[in-house]
Amino acid sequence: MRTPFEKAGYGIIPSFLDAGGLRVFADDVAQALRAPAHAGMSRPGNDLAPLRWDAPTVAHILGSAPHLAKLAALTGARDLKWISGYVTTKAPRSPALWWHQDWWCWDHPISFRPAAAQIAVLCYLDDTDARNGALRVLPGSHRESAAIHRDLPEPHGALADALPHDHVAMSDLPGQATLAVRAGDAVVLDYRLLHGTHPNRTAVRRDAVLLSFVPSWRELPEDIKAHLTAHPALPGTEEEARRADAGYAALLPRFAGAPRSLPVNRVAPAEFLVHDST
Ligand SMILES: O=C(O)CCC(=O)C(=O)O
Repeated sequence: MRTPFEKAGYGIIPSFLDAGGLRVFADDVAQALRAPAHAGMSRPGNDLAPLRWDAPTVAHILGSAPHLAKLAALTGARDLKWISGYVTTKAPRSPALWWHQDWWCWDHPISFRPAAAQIAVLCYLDDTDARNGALRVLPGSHRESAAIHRDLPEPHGALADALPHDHVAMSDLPGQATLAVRAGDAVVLDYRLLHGTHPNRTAVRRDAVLLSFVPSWRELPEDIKAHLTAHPALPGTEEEARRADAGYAALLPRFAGAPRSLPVNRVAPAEFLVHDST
């Protein structure tokens, strides 16, 4: 029996952050946005700023058993590990973010297994709906291709940056769900799920933090572990002592072999179907 998260590819955790948590996140977002912008992390409709393993937001979630339990309950995680984090904002009066998915290794057989290899947890700092940049998602598109798959550009390429506003990747789709949330709610996505955002039609910036996790690290193939373990958000060897002191070291992945990059392919096949038995 598939769980609702496995079937739809997403779920919402209401009130994931309480008032104290929201303050930690708001301070961290302000700090990240004061730093010089990172090249290549802004695109029309979305600006990203990276967060590392020792950022207060990351420490807040990884040091909290109730937060981790909620994530595990929704996703069925058996060996949750944190991989990366980003502040993700939508500027006032900014366009839709085009339909895309975040999975980066479509040439690997793990892409076609039922379980999510990686998940995104989007924590919202503002009440968010279709007027100020809420997510729109295509339920089930992590497991079966949809007609739009064949029309989508490489998610981080120059073609995507230059999409005309009337391109199908910028528009509402039949069957989509708009995920309206309250400040403090979290949306959890299978990395393969097609998603984008509505435009932000308001005069106020919309703020969120995206944390990525592997739900079941020990079950990942070695080559995927070798690639993820080299993520710059994770502690390097020179940070070993601070990592050990962090109190949440068990939530940061460990890999016995040498880090090794895999070829990145962010383009899902035009047609695919994930079978329950794979
Ligand atoms: O900020 C958002 O609402 C969406 C960001 C997003 O889709 C992404 O970073 O992949």
